[in-house]
Amino acid sequence: LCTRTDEVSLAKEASKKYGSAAPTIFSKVLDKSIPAEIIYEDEKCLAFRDISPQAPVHFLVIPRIPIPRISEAKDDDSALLGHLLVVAKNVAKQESLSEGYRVVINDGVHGSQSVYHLHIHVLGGRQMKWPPG
Ligand code: IU
Repeated sequence: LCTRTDEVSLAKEASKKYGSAAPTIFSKVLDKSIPAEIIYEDEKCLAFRDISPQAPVHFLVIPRIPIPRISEAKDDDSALLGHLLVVAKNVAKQESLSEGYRVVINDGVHGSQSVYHLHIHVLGGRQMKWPPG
């Protein structure tokens, strides 16, 4: 679906739009140079299981274009951001999370973001608590 060349041109497009950011491990998930358990993909995004799951079901939805973090998304990204949420709920259904689930985006230092490629966490399969830590 997506080649190394596509990833390079997306990175160029992203650095123009969002300022230059170092490539992250998620670029390697996207170009499949490292293995990941991919559970959904389309032309705009990919969903894969988190390598360190914090719930019985824990997957991430990431855009192919490497937006570093939600706070750096542009107002004209609303269609893409909406698409990521639609994919998150469709994959949650595919994963049989009929009792509900948690959707999380961590941003920056206070948000405990560790990978600077925008990602939506979807966690489910157990009772979540509120407030989160
Ligand atoms: P955060 O929102 O940036 O803190 O989350 C990053 C997530 O990426 C975290 O849950 C990691 O377990 C996950 N992850 C991964 O799935 N595969 C990887 O190779 C790496 C991190 I590095």
